[in-house]
Amino acid sequence: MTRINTLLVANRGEIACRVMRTAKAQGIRTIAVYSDADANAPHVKMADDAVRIGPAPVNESYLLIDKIIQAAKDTGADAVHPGYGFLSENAAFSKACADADIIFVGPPEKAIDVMGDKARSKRAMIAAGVPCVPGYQGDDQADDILIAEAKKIGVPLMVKAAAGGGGRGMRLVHDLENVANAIKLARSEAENAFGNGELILEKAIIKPRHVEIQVFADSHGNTIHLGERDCSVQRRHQKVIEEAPCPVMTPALRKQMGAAAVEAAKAVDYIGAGTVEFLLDQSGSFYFLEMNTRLQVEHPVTEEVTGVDLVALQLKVASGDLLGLEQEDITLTGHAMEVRLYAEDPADDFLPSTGPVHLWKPSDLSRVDSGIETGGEVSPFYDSMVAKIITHGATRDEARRRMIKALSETALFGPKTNRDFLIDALDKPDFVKGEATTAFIAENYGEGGVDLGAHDFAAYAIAAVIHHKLRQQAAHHLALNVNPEMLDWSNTGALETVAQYADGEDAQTIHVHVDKPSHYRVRSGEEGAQVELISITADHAKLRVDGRTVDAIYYDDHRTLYLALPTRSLTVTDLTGLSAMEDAGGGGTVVAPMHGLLLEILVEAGARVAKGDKLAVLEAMKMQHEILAEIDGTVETIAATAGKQIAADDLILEIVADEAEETES
Ligand code: MV4
Repeated sequence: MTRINTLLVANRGEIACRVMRTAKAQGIRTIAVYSDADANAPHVKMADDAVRIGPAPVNESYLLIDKIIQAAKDTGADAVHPGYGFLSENAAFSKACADADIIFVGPPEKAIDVMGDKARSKRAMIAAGVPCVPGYQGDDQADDILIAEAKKIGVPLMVKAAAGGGGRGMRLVHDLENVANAIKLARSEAENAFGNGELILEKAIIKPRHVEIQVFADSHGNTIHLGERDCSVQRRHQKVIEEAPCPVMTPALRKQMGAAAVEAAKAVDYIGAGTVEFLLDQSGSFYFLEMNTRLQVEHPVTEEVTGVDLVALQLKVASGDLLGLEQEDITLTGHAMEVRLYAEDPADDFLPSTGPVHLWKPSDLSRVDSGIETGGEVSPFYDSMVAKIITHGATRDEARRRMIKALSETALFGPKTNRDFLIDALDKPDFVKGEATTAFIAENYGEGGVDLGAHDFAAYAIAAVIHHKLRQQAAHHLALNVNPEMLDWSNTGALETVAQYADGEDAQTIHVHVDKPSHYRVRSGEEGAQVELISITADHAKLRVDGRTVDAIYYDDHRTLYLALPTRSLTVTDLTGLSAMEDAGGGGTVVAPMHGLLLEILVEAGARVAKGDKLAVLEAMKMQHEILAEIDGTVETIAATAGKQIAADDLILEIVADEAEETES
């Protein structure tokens, strides 16, 4: 056995942090690698040492085998953990590590190779007696052979690229008349995507569950499984919710599937952590799909129910140690759930959303594996999954309810996220009953973007009251030392502030009327709410809205207020007096009133401007906002660039005021 003293983690984000957490706990020195986009990323800060490997794009950084091997040599790393994605299932990387005398924390090259090809892996599985979907996985790829085999299998039929994975290069055929065409299209897609047009054919299983078995093997011939995970809730082959155990699992079925998974691993002389994916059909039959030769994103749910640290076990067997666990030692306790928090916009067809992270506030009701931090950034160069939230409970419903509660206390402000979508999905009847299949999201939400409906007026009322309070605090902070109790008091009678909120396409005018300190009447048109502000801290407020108590996490980005309410998030921008920037140094310093795209700058340095002249146009919240001069003067400097994103408060330009004219007294 070889001790691992220094571990290089060839990955980024949450998984790099996850791996380093265990390595550190074991007293192992950790090395991060990073691209230019990640120079200040959490995984870099967490590591004992870090090596820059290139520019932001993955094929110039995280996918460069030579750079990573060199980084390992330069830092004296004796082992490399690849995480998931990137080089984790790259046989050449496994080999390059071996050639450099560095331990690759993963399986041998051969296992990666065989399992990376659907035809080869299926033939190996059939030979090992592992149940597979009936189909054709032969070498002969002539059209007439494939068509004849398709007829034997019948419809519905799946045509899959042998080199594909995760749903890429897959076609479903309902009518045999379309088989020839489907084969042609699938082959050409596969050639383009993978440089390999080889296909396999399978009977299509309708509305299956995705059930995968975690396996582990050491280099001494011991192989065990650690139960299953159900990952049926997926959107376009992206997993969204995972859980362990599978809601419909029985001890007998687990024994059968576990044994099949162990046979699958043994058939390819597997070592380390692996996952054997199966489809489980409505009748309880299961079929091998593929084996993932890496630690998976969703490994935490297995850790929660087995109590085994899978990264620790990986490091153990990579060092040549015995597993030290027999099958009988693995017991499953309670139920675990994981949701993937993506920086994406469900309303806009789940388009990735990037940019600065104003606030990242995870809940302490849950385990959180994340790779972001307040003040950091979600980069467009990498996967949009930013955190995993994991709960455990005595029962499935306890884990599920705890997850909803944890999400209600979780906020990520800056990029859009799928938080509200997750909360909604966790409460859908099919999911609550444990009946979700791979068709769950399409059946419950359709194929495109997801509209969770308009916000209640209460949400805007909460935003308006928090906004009102923050401004008042700021104003008084600048003015005098006033007793906080008096902040809402006015000797001129009732106080009222008006906010004009843009939330996407619409704008509405909201009036906040102070009844007495901390008690407000909020109205907009026909709608109204009574709001009491019970307490407010730097990022959290407790309010009573029409008699109901609500917790709100917030971030105040100048005119834009980010709010996370228990089941819904909203971002509102106050457009009131957008051209009257009272808070900008005397009116000559023109700053962006909110984060957005600076479409145009309409003046040049040296230009004379008069109060009210149009200076620039900013696009934010899907609306265009004109930025007007507040004073007469001369444009001295232009500090921003048209066509670029600009943050709230960033300088756009400066105007030097005309000499103040003497006024006759
Ligand atoms: C299938 C199938 C039905 N029948 N194969 C999708 C991803 C890839 N790993 C295999 N996939 C499927 N293969 C047969 N013969 C249905 C799927 C499938 C799916 C599988 C797991 C999780 C989600 C899925 C969503 C759609 C289709």
